Amino acid sequence: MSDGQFEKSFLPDSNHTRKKRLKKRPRVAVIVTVVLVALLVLGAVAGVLYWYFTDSTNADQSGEQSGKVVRIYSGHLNLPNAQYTRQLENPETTDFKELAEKLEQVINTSCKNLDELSSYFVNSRVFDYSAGSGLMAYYMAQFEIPMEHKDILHKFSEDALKGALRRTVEVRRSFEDKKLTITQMTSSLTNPDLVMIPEDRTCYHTYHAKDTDMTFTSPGFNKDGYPNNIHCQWVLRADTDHVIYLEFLDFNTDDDCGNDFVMVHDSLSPAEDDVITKKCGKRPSSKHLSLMSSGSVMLVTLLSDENERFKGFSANFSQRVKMRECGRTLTELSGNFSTPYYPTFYPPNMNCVWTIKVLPHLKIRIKIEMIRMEEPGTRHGECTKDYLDIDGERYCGDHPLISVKIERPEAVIEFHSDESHTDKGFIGYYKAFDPRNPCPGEFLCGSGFCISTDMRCDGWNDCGDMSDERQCDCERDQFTCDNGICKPKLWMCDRVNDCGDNSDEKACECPKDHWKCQNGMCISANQSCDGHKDCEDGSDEAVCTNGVNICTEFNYKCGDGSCVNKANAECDGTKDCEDGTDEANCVPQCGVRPFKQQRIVGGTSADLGEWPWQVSLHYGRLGHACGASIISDNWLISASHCFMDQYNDPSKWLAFGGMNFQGDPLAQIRRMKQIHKHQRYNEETYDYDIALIELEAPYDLLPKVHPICLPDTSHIFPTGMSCWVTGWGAMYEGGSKSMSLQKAEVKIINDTVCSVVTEGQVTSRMLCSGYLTGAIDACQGDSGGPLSCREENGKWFLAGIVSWGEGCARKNKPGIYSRVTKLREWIREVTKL
Ligand code: 4AZ
Repeated sequence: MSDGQFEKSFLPDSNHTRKKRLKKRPRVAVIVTVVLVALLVLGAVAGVLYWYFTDSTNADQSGEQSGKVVRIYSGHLNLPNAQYTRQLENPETTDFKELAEKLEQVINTSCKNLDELSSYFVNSRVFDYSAGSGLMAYYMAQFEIPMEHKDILHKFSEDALKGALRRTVEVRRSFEDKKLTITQMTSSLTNPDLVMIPEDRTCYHTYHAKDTDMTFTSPGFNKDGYPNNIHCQWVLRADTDHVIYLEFLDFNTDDDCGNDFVMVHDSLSPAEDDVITKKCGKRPSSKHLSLMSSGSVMLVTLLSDENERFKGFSANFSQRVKMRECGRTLTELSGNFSTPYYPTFYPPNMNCVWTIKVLPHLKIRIKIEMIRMEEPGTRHGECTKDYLDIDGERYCGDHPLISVKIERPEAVIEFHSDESHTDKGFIGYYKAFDPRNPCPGEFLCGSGFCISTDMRCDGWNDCGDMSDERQCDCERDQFTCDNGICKPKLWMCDRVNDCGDNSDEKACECPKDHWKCQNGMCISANQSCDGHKDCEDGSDEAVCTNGVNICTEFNYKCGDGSCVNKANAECDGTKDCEDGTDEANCVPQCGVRPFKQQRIVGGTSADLGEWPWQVSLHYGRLGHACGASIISDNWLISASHCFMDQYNDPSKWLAFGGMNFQGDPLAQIRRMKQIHKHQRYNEETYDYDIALIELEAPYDLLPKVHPICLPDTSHIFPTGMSCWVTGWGAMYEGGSKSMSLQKAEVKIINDTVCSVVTEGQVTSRMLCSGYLTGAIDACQGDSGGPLSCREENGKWFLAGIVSWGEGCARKNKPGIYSRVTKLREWIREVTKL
């Protein structure tokens, strides 16, 4: 987690943040009640009034005068000599308040001893208790840093606060009353939106789990869904030495996790260090989310924003006897081991050790089919949090199949989970084998694993080390790579190294003294640029420097009717036509990235300003629905299929330019004046899937909002060329939309191959791009967005518009794009560009 994740800046002009912040303030009536009650409890008055006074005043100030950053830390204190009583569950009781006040004094003293940070301290609150080796008290401490002191932020750390608390506790220990001995304390950065002090408890429930299931639901679950702008908490407690099992039966919340999500903590404080998981979106009923706590408490939080309403969730919970230890010695010839409670999410704070010990003449194979241990904020390959250790080799994050051969009759497997973020974990299998006959009746992989003989030579890497795909007799529709692997013939000459040794791409070169046409055909070298069209597609005359005036479909035709014998002559910054029309017909400065000088499936997050022509089209309350590209200050290009039926109404759409993150307040938002769908768009075949959108008001063309160049009809995007697809679409087939703009590099695929893999479904208005091996592709929600290709002169051209595909990132199913060169004339007719 980055240090600044929960900084909340209250800037003068941000209505949104201000609204959200004010939402958390108690209403006047609540303040009055609090003050009245507080008056009865001497000593608490000053603290409570100070809390509200400072906070509400600052909320106003932040709105109108000065910005500030709020930092909240929360955690728990352990009081081994104190007793937990049911009285402490009710903040109105004297027991609750008296103890809270004493503990708040300790925390306040600590925070005031934080040297240069102390002046930013506002107040602390103890807001709940639970049983647990004596008593656990849950607290939060708030700091506010004016924007002009922002430089001090890096000095705030969890360790600084923990250190100060420890020092205060040590000083106090000599004279305090024994009941208040504090032994353990935690402190972790906390999202201010998650903190709920007793006075905020309008949607708050506390339950004690039993051995049998109990149920709770989010508000409005069986009616019109949970309301907007709510913050609800469910506190779940169990008997000592028990843990809590929670299972969401129904789960339907916003896809956008920004301000609308369910969070589960392994504590009663909503600290980042104690998060078990954060979830949003919908879950199919076949895929219940189930979780375990590590101790006897669990906190479930639901936050919603001002957008659409969702059904919410229903959940069952019960208590289970705490697992004292996990792991054991395994001596059978085969067996399995798994994370505790698999496939329920494993609990935090676990350590399991399995020792496999078999007869001395045997060796061991271990296979883990899938590991799910993703922890936000950990760097790839750095297993510092949750991990699985197999004989000294550590695994963490998400992994597909892992197979390991142990050359000894003994292996040690260790699983560790830290205090936060849990996941499904894994189930592993082991088998002892005799090295003299390791795979009776099966195929022995190089990795030492056995697989069914059917899996050999099927084109898939079943062994994990490709050994099942070597030395194969290839089938008729396959060819043999130099390294002995068989690959589908279709994958030859697609400029992707499928064999691993590039042999599938080598045989595609034309013999010496020959010239290769765009469609792969070879002609004699002296036939190119001889004034005759020898390649079927005329590409032999497209790139000629001898000045012969040949006009093929690959030559730019100037205004005066002459042709330029140079590839992609238009808008390249060089005047090639005598009349200058090759440069004059371009949108000025198109295709450059002024800002950047130097769940797309399988993509990565884009940098700010990297794709300045990318637009997010929002429909009504649905939010992002399609992508589009800026081609001039008042024209966008997108896909026709985005605007069918009720989506045809321009007044329901908004076009967000200059945006990287959904919700970026700096985006330029425009209404649509008119949507021009191609008159020949075919809903069945997706032919002519292009639409032009005229904006009600032009964009201010700034470095982050900038048009892409339209390619001329003669423009060539050769097979194998690397282009980029960008969008906020699903991260995997059936997945949810991405919050941040994703980019993925894809390759232009040969038209013949494209036609074969789509079983003839592509027309000349379509092009294929991606990988026949799958894994990287556009997906739902990317539609209408650009396929951007960079020419050698540094300019970006719109080669395609995301249109369709069979699923996403599937093998042999590349993405299909509308081919802009074939639709260029229509674009000119409609836009005059
Ligand atoms: C879609 O539904 C979609 N794999 C877009 C692109 C692709 C598939 C689906 C290509 O918007």
